Amino acid sequence: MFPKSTFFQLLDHIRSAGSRALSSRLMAGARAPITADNGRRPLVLLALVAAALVLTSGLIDRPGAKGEPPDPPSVPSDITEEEVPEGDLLVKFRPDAQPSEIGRLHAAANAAFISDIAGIGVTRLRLPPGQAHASVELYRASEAVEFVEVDGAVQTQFSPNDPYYTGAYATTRFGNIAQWAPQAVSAPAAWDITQGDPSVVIAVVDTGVDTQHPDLAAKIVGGTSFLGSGKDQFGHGTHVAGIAAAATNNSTGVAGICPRCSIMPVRVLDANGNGSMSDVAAGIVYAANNGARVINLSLGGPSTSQTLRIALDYAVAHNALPVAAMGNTYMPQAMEPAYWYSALSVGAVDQTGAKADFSNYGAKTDVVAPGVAVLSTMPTYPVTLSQTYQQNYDALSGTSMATPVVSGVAGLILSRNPALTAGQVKGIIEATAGDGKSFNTTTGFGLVNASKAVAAAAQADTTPPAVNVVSPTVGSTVSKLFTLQAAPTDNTGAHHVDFVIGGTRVGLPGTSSVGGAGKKPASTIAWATQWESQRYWNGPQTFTAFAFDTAGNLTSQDVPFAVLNSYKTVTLTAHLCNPSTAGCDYYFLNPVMPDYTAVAHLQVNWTYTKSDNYTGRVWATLANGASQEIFFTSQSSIDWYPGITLCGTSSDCTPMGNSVGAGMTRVVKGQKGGSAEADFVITLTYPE
Ligand SMILES: [Ca+2]
Ligand SMILES: [Ca+2]
Repeated sequence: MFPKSTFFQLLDHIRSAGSRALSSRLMAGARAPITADNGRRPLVLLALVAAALVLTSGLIDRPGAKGEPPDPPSVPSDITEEEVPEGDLLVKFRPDAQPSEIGRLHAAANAAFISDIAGIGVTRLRLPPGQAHASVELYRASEAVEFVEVDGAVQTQFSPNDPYYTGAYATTRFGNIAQWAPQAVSAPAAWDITQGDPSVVIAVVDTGVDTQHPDLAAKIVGGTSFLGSGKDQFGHGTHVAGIAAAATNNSTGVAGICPRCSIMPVRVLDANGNGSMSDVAAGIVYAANNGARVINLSLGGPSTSQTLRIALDYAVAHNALPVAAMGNTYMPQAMEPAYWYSALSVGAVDQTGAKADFSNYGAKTDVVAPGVAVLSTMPTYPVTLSQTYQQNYDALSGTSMATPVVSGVAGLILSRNPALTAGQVKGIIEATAGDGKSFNTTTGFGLVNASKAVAAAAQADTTPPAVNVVSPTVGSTVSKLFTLQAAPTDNTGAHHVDFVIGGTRVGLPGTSSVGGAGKKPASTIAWATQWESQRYWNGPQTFTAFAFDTAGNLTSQDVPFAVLNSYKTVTLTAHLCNPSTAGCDYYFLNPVMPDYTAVAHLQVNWTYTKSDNYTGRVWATLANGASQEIFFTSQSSIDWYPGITLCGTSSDCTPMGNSVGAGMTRVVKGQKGGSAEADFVITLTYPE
């Protein structure tokens, strides 16, 4: 936990490092969320991500626009500030918060109460249009507030345009596509030991489930909807449910991974597969409170959500294992909620065992499972997916499909031994996946193995390992690249050590092997990983090491320490004109390339030296190779803090590196004419 007093010391330190005071505080603004109820908006975000590639490569050969300028390559011409969507505000108040202070904040922000998320103490508020980001700091400044964030968006994680479905699969009648996922994860051998137990409930937090489907109807228990009707109007949740636990050996349709497990449908995504982080969090809490032992999360969103993090923690504390999709963006990163350590994070592989091209990957990956051309149940009535897929049964691809394979394996494990904790189920799945000992950034611990997992569920060994953290030591101060290390011991053998800071795995898991594996720089010591402290601002941190043995038993150890790096500030200036003239362009972009990954604070300030009927807005951008943040404003400065990261040449970003820039847009939609000139100052501060 980051003490509030330290946080503000830190803010002040950064503020003094910059060239100007924070006159505008669009703190969370760079993380533009996409709302749940507009199917067009995800396309906007995708356009920005794709544009980042164009922008960064454009650094070398920037077009010399003259006269009436084209829009810069990174900025779609028809996006204005008003179209950067916002979500609701999610606030968690401290337990000792005074009602009068809470009331004062709500009144000052003109916030309307929407709901409380039961169990985790998070309140959802609706702000006047355009005010959510501006209100973040109002709440953050209060001692009554533990955290505040803008609600983010999530989507299902299947790949409807996957090439496997443009040919034979898309036109095949149901029954013509053989299942391959159960065989690939050795489920038939597991079924010789157990086919699951109806008392083991797998919650499908998704678009709903067709509860009348002949392969699902007998499996449904409980359930709820956070979006009105619980009926699956998209088709995704029904497909996911069938993969995990379709009725099996009933001479009908498909087999599920856990044939006799029960399914709890929890609807949080709409008829287009979109929803909000807050509804997902509420769905997780509901499932944990109502007896689910496994919570399938075949969904993801790009924004970091503390609300989702504590909902996952809540589930684990209530002995329910969240299983989450890594995402389908081809990237070395995890979407939410797979980003958080409390979720078992699942990537996808194809029929050859290779990582599916679309599957996200990287150090957050725990395991992989079949996610290409996975045949399962579809709603028996028309839904959105019926436009491109068949009713009743069809095959889909995505990490959405890989995730319920793992949920089904978790169901088999718990059916064999319901006394296992959520952490032990996770440990068993990881210890029995792949080759049983190694980790890499492409497939994590490897392909899950239901047969080995069910065998391990009997637990011949119940003695947990000792963690024995070596570094950092309690109370120590660390800087730059630092080695996290443990020396686990166990009666039968340690399997791996996870290094967790800020709720997510950092570095790679420590294993017994010396030399490391995968694309990351090799670790030369056992049970250790390299940690980039420059990814974090100075201040206290808690390092938690989780040691797992080969039977899935686990122990954790907390080590409080502090980060202390010195900071570097880069200042860039330009005089810009719109429309551009000879010698005066309308935007500038600059490469910034530390040779390490670093958290960064970007400020853009400008002063108009001429303004003649000018109706444009200023935009600023930061691209770090893997993604682009962009923001528009009509105010006099833009400030990103906290939360942006510069890529290093040796880290998990593309070789394209980072760039920062700013420019002046031509028009606010629907208005034209006018001109302006301004002096721009960009300051970028980051640990060195
Ligand atoms: Ca069946
Ligand atoms: Ca042991």
